[in-house]
Amino acid sequence: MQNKTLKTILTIALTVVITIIAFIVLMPMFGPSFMHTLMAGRMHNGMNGMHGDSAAPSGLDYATERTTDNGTFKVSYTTENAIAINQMHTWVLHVETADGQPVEDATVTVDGGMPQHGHGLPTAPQVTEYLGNGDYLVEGMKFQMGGWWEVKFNISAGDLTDTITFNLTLEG
Ligand SMILES: [Cu+2]
Repeated sequence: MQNKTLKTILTIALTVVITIIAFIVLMPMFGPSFMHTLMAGRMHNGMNGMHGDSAAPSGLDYATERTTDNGTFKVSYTTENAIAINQMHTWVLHVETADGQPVEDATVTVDGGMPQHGHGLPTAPQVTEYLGNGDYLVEGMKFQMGGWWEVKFNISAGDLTDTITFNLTLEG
């Protein structure tokens, strides 16, 4: 009778030990892929609760040359061919009047963000130099993740003020 109880206890103890060993041995093999998926989702969502892998809305205008919201200026920008995530870089913004004359010495402010994530730009980019011929140097541009970004410029020259929003999607 006592012997049987002892055997039962030993069997249970052995099973527990084997299970624990199996877990320790197998976890490094299956763990990382499982945990990574779990944690990646948590971390992304944790930023503001709105992050997700939602695709950008269809029908967005990705043109780099466009007319401002009220038709006051024609604006275009140039940047590096492939913008690297988390890399500080510069843009050159070109501003013309509606009839194609370069706009000199405008006051340009920069704003932007990811509408689907509810966050703005990680930096505060600024126009630091007027390059002539309607060209403005924008310094401090940075995007910290891939996806759909909006970059907004407010342009004031003399009595004229207008805004424009460029869309871009970054791989990342
Ligand atoms: Cu984001």
